Amino acid sequence: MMTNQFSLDGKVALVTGASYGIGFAIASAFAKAGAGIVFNDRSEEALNKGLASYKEAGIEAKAYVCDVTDEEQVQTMVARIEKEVGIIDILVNNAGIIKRIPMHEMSAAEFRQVIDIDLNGPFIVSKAVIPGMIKQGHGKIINICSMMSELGRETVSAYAAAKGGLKMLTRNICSEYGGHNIQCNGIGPGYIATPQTAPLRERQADGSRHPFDSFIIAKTPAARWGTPEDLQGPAVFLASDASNFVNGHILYVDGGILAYIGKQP
Ligand code: NAP
Ligand code: GCO
Repeated sequence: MMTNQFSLDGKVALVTGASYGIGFAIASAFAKAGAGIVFNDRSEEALNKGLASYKEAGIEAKAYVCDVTDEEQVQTMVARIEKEVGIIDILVNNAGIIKRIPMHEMSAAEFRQVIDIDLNGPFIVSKAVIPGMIKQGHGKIINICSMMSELGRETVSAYAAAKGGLKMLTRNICSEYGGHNIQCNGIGPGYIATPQTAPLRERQADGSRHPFDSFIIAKTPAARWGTPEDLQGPAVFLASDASNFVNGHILYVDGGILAYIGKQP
């Protein structure tokens, strides 16, 4: 009988920064596929809001306050998860920020903060989780990359540098740990309607679309912004046995942006 290769039954999944947004959507899909959900956020407040949202969705998640840039907090969190829940089978490095500032106006501290959360964070959390995956003989790591893993644009220098680095960190984890049956892949979302992109979609004073909103619609063959739910199927695929021979791949879920020159104005 063909087992359900997409099942996550009995798996423990840690999704970082998953109180809301893309992380929440991915964790919710994992739960529906059978996984036990663990997530972290930087504050008790965010955690409690997230726990309430999961409960409302019928999901009993566990949550820990943890800043992904703090190696001691991360090591402590992972040790607690392994003791209280079990070895982590699936890690999604989702937590991330963006700062939209012209590079010549961006301070080194602002640049470093984005790199710290968006690139150092995934390194720190992956480093903490990999020993358990090696011990149990399997693991899935999914890094949430971006269009900016491939493309640049004005004002997002730090974010693009981080997400470009995250693409290569994904390939290096694949290279270094593939022999331990650990698959490390990336998901590169296109432009997704979440709090992070809300400023790019704000209606203008006259009620018209934000210019960037119109720009993205013209650049996307699907002629729409993505939703966090658009990422659920690809994430379950990369977290499941269905992708056991997929490694070091960045799966772009962008409605076709990277393939398209853009609609003629
Ligand atoms: P979001 O709505 O801003 O959510 C980001 C989450 O990460 C929040 O829960 C935030 O918690 C958490 N976080 C931030 N810094 C953290 C830290 N140091 N430690 C722990 N948690 C931290 O963002 P999103 O749109 O869902 O994006 C999620 C991921 O997808 C990010 O990596 C982003 O770069 C990537 N992405 C987004 C898009 C898009 O169009 N939205 C497209 C491509 C890639 P707080 O509440 O504490 O801030
Ligand atoms: C921006 C957006 C993008 C998206 C995403 C696209 O300011 O250009 O925030 O960076 O967040 O990363 O894939």
